[in-house]
Amino acid sequence: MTDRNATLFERAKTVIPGGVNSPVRAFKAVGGTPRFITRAQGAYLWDANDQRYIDYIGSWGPMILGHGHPEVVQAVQAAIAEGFSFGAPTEREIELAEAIRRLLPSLEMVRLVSSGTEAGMSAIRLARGATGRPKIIKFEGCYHGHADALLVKAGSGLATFGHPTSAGVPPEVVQHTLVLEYNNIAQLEAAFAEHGEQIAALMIEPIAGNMNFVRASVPFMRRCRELCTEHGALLVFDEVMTGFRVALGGAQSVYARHIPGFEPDMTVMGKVIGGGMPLAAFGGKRAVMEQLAPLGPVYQAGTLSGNPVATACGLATLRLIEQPGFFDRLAAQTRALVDGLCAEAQRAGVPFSADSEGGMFGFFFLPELPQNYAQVMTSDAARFNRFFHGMLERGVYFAPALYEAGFVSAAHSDADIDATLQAARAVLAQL
Ligand code: KE4
Repeated sequence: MTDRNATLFERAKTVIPGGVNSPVRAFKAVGGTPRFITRAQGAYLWDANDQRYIDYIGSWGPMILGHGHPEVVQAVQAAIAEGFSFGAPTEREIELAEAIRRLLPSLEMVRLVSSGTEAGMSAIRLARGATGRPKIIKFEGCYHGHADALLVKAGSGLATFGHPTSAGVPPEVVQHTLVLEYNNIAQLEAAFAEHGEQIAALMIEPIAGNMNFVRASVPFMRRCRELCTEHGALLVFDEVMTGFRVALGGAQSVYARHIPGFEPDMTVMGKVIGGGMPLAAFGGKRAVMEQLAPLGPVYQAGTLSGNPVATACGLATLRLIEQPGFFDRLAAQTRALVDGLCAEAQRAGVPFSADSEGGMFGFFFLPELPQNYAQVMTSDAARFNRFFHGMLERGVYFAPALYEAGFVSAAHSDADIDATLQAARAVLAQL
């Protein structure tokens, strides 16, 4: 039987670079042939060979309700019937901004855009414009989209300026970006001591989903907040992945449980708030947000920003995840998966650790949960790749890279979790 995924991949590569429109989809890290998806429903994807998979990617986070939730489909169909895009304000954009503000009380104002990259890039420009300062701090292993200033790896020495991680980014573009080690309080304090008055913003993934799943420790997060306040820098939470995914109030509500009154100064959002449609956002206090055009001097714009079909999808999604008990059930299902995987790995004698918060999880072929990027990268990549393909062959689709997080949806049933753990038992026994 012909493998239609392989046929499609060969054809795609003749016209699309690498055959994909986003690199991680090409399976480069794990090898093999990417699955070309034809349709999705609930917790499942079907590929071009009509093979069904239990989906733990969920479009990298957005599909928290599962694919094709009837109420979301209905809302999108109703919106489409009224028009695709107007390039003019609509009431629904106000409704979505008000819903976001209600769920994230740290925000007073919100600007809607079309991708997490656009939101992160705009937040950085706004932070620099609002403070009049050039420097930003980010952390190794955190990804904030592909804006030039954020494609940077750690400099040679402590708190030295970054070097580009991508061709096409001139060194001068990243000269103001400091890259520090995640969870390293000493480095953080040294950077602020040396550059504090020059720092516009510290941007962080509060639970780092781009190095799989690494939590910022409470002491570390407390120092981020204190040092930003002390030096007049803005604490920017990149919640594109964690927002409305780890808790209804995002990761900031998780840290507020441990640090009384904790709030970031700005939040970057995406994924879940679009429900699978191109929609992202950034928000913060009024004094900062009103620096944005057309009111203030910081320019930012977008043809499809606040698109009426995308906002309908996002609003329907938020309304459904706000329902009582939604996150309790989702967190319990995700924890059942994670605990089950750990139990199966222990049974097989395979070094393994895993963690979850709400509907987001990560696992490592390491005996202990890593605390930073360097530790994540000591994972046994070959073993991960064998596990990934073993599970894929058994109809379970995890992220095709060891540095990516995983996602459970409200549509994942107990039977789906059990089937996943049965498959894991078979695969881990072979590792
Ligand atoms: P987008 O521009 O891809 O919508 O968002 C960029 C972004 C910003 N911030 C965080 C914390 C993110 O996780 C992302 C995007 N995440 C990746 C998954 N690691 C999207 C998948 C992909 O690149 O195809």
